[in-house]
Amino acid sequence: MRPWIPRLVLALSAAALLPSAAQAQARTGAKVRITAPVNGATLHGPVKVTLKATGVEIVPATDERPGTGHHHLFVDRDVTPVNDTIPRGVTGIIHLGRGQTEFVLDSVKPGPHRVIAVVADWKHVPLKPLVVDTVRFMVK
Ligand SMILES: [Cu+2]
Repeated sequence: MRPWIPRLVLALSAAALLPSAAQAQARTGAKVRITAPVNGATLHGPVKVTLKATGVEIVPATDERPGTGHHHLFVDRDVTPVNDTIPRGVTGIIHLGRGQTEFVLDSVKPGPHRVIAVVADWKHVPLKPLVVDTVRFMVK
Protein backbone atom coordinates (compact mmCIF):
# COMPACT_ATOMS: atom_id res chain seq x y z
CA MET A 1 0.00 0.00 0.00
CA ARG A 2 2.86 2.38 0.78
CA PRO A 3 5.66 1.16 -1.45
CA TRP A 4 7.93 4.09 -0.62
CA ILE A 5 8.49 2.90 2.93
CA PRO A 6 10.46 -0.28 2.15
CA ARG A 7 12.52 1.60 -0.41
CA LEU A 8 13.37 4.32 2.09
CA VAL A 9 14.26 1.77 4.77
CA LEU A 10 16.43 -0.09 2.29
CA ALA A 11 18.25 3.09 1.32
CA LEU A 12 18.86 4.01 4.95
CA SER A 13 20.17 0.55 5.82
CA ALA A 14 22.47 0.54 2.82
CA ALA A 15 23.91 3.86 3.91
CA ALA A 16 24.34 2.60 7.46
CA LEU A 17 26.09 -0.55 6.25
CA LEU A 18 28.59 1.31 4.15
CA PRO A 19 30.43 3.71 6.41
CA SER A 20 33.67 4.78 4.83
CA ALA A 21 36.45 7.19 5.54
CA ALA A 22 35.30 9.22 2.56
CA GLN A 23 31.77 9.55 3.91
CA ALA A 24 32.94 10.38 7.42
CA GLN A 25 35.27 12.98 5.99
CA ALA A 26 32.68 14.50 3.68
CA ARG A 27 30.46 15.02 6.71
CA THR A 28 33.16 16.73 8.74
CA GLY A 29 34.62 18.79 5.90
CA ALA A 30 38.23 17.98 6.72
CA LYS A 31 40.77 20.68 5.98
CA VAL A 32 44.52 21.11 6.22
CA ARG A 33 46.42 24.34 6.47
CA ILE A 34 50.15 24.93 6.21
CA THR A 35 50.59 27.35 9.12
CA ALA A 36 54.29 27.95 8.38
CA PRO A 37 55.90 29.16 6.27
CA VAL A 38 53.34 31.81 5.41
CA ASN A 39 52.42 31.93 1.73
CA GLY A 40 54.62 34.48 -0.01
CA ALA A 41 57.22 34.60 2.77
CA THR A 42 60.91 35.21 2.19
CA LEU A 43 63.09 33.37 4.66
CA HIS A 44 66.37 31.64 5.29
CA GLY A 45 66.74 27.86 5.34
CA PRO A 46 66.29 25.47 6.98
CA VAL A 47 62.53 25.85 6.59
CA LYS A 48 60.22 24.42 9.20
CA VAL A 49 56.85 23.42 7.75
CA THR A 50 54.01 23.21 10.28
CA LEU A 51 50.58 21.77 9.56
CA LYS A 52 47.17 22.06 11.13
CA ALA A 53 44.36 19.70 10.19
CA THR A 54 40.72 20.00 11.20
CA GLY A 55 37.93 17.48 10.72
CA VAL A 56 40.36 14.59 10.42
CA GLU A 57 42.42 12.98 13.14
CA ILE A 58 46.13 12.93 12.35
CA VAL A 59 47.58 9.58 13.42
CA PRO A 60 50.50 7.28 12.54
CA ALA A 61 50.10 5.44 9.23
CA THR A 62 49.89 2.18 11.20
CA ASP A 63 46.54 3.31 12.62
CA GLU A 64 43.94 1.83 10.26
CA ARG A 65 40.82 3.73 11.23
CA PRO A 66 38.28 5.67 9.15
CA GLY A 67 38.33 9.40 9.80
CA THR A 68 42.09 9.45 10.28
CA GLY A 69 45.09 10.21 8.11
CA HIS A 70 48.66 11.45 8.04
CA HIS A 71 50.35 14.36 6.37
CA HIS A 72 52.35 14.30 3.15
CA LEU A 73 54.46 17.06 1.68
CA PHE A 74 55.16 17.51 -2.02
CA VAL A 75 58.16 19.79 -2.22
CA ASP A 76 58.69 21.49 -5.58
CA ARG A 77 56.79 18.80 -7.41
CA ASP A 78 53.22 18.13 -8.45
CA VAL A 79 50.90 15.90 -6.47
CA THR A 80 50.81 12.28 -7.69
CA PRO A 81 47.49 10.97 -9.16
CA VAL A 82 44.91 11.42 -6.41
CA ASN A 83 43.49 7.88 -6.57
CA ASP A 84 46.92 6.27 -6.34
CA THR A 85 49.08 5.41 -3.35
CA ILE A 86 51.53 8.23 -2.64
CA PRO A 87 54.90 6.60 -3.37
CA ARG A 88 57.77 6.28 -0.92
CA GLY A 89 61.41 6.86 -1.61
CA VAL A 90 60.75 9.60 -4.16
CA THR A 91 62.64 12.88 -4.01
CA GLY A 92 60.35 15.69 -2.94
CA ILE A 93 57.64 13.45 -1.44
CA ILE A 94 57.65 13.23 2.34
CA HIS A 95 55.34 10.97 4.36
CA LEU A 96 54.87 12.11 7.94
CA GLY A 97 53.97 8.53 8.75
CA ARG A 98 54.42 8.75 12.49
CA GLY A 99 51.63 11.31 12.72
CA GLN A 100 53.96 14.31 12.85
CA THR A 101 52.55 17.78 12.24
CA GLU A 102 55.82 19.48 11.35
CA PHE A 103 58.86 18.79 9.23
CA VAL A 104 62.11 20.66 8.69
CA LEU A 105 63.30 21.06 5.11
CA ASP A 106 67.00 21.29 5.88
CA SER A 107 68.44 21.30 2.39
CA VAL A 108 66.28 23.81 0.52
CA LYS A 109 68.32 25.83 -1.94
CA PRO A 110 67.98 29.58 -2.34
CA GLY A 111 65.16 30.51 -4.70
CA PRO A 112 61.42 30.04 -5.02
CA HIS A 113 59.77 26.94 -3.58
CA ARG A 114 56.34 25.40 -3.42
CA VAL A 115 55.07 22.97 -0.80
CA ILE A 116 51.76 21.12 -1.17
CA ALA A 117 50.36 19.32 1.89
CA VAL A 118 48.01 16.36 1.33
CA VAL A 119 46.33 14.24 3.99
CA ALA A 120 46.10 10.56 3.04
CA ASP A 121 44.79 7.46 4.77
CA TRP A 122 46.77 4.51 6.16
CA LYS A 123 47.05 3.11 2.63
CA HIS A 124 48.70 6.43 1.66
CA VAL A 125 45.82 7.24 -0.70
CA PRO A 126 44.67 10.89 -0.51
CA LEU A 127 41.39 11.44 1.35
CA LYS A 128 38.37 12.42 -0.79
CA PRO A 129 37.38 15.13 -1.16
CA LEU A 130 41.02 16.19 -1.23
CA VAL A 131 42.45 17.66 1.95
CA VAL A 132 45.16 19.85 0.54
CA ASP A 133 46.94 23.18 0.97
CA THR A 134 49.73 24.95 -0.92
CA VAL A 135 52.28 27.60 0.02
CA ARG A 136 54.91 29.30 -2.06
CA PHE A 137 57.88 30.99 -0.48
CA MET A 138 61.35 32.30 -1.25
CA VAL A 139 64.55 31.10 0.38
CA LYS A 140 67.31 33.71 0.47
CU1 LIG B 1 51.88 8.16 3.64
